[in-house]
Amino acid sequence: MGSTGVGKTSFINKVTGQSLPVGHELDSCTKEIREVRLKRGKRNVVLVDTPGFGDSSMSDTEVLRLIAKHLVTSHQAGTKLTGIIYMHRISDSKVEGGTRRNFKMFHQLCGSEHLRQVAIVTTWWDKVDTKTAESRENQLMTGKTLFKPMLDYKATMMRHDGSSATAKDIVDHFLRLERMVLKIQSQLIMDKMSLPVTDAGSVMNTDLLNDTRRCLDRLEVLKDELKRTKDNKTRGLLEEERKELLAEKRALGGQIKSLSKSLNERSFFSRLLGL
Ligand SMILES: Nc1nc2c(ncn2[C@@H]2O[C@H](COP(=O)(O)OP(=O)(O)O)[C@@H](O)[C@H]2O)c(=O)[nH]1
Ligand SMILES: [Mg+2]
Repeated sequence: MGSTGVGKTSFINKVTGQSLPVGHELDSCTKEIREVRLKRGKRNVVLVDTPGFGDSSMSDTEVLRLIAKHLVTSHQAGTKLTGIIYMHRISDSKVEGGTRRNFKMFHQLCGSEHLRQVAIVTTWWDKVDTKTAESRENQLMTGKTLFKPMLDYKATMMRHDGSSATAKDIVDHFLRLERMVLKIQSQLIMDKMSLPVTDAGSVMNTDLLNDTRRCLDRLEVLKDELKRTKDNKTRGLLEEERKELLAEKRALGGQIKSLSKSLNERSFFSRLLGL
């Protein structure tokens, strides 16, 4: 898992020697969960590629729903996870708010019980000089808010330099570990919770509700300003902002609804195609 463009699909290609299509810039190529099977020694390994958060063509809510749905169906089919890789680009000089939110959500999705089985893998080491990258890695590991809470629960930090050797080493690290059930799986399956009230879903839901509140507050202020303003140019600008906010409010409403939809509900396209 990880943001779009960090190199999740490229990593799988390095391990398997296949060439699944990779993305360009902010456009991901991975729009669905994909399983890739391979053998490491005598062990059968399934790598699961996921669409990234922060994608230009899919909301983070949709990505979370897809991942949650996959975790439920694979668990029901008897497949247990041995590990999770969270990828992060070491070449990013700043960690944006969205990435922080998504990492927090990722932590809640795993729970704190099995974090030994989580590896935070940094990528894109070739795009930044080693000294800067190492100092950034150190900040990421020790800064209170980002990776440290997971590392404190024994998650591992690893580097992937883009070679197939490090990619394979990272996969082999997981072969020594036990299978596990993630927090989101036990909440969705055993506790029969709906996605927005799971720990991971509520991180997303709270964020969406806060954004909606901000939107509504600003719309109220604009309504007052529009009543008071006579100047046509200023009115035009206010109207423009109001239109943008209304569109944002609609989009947020759509995301809140989609988060609450049952995970078993078929998508519009599958209904249309009668699948
Ligand atoms: N320079 C550099 N480019 C990378 C690296 N990993 C991936 N890329 C490129 O980043 C783009 C997105 O990679 P992709 O594997 O699709 O990312 P995903 O969205 O996480 O699956 C592609 O053009 C890759 O070739 C890396 O370590 N270094
Ligand atoms: Mg991908």
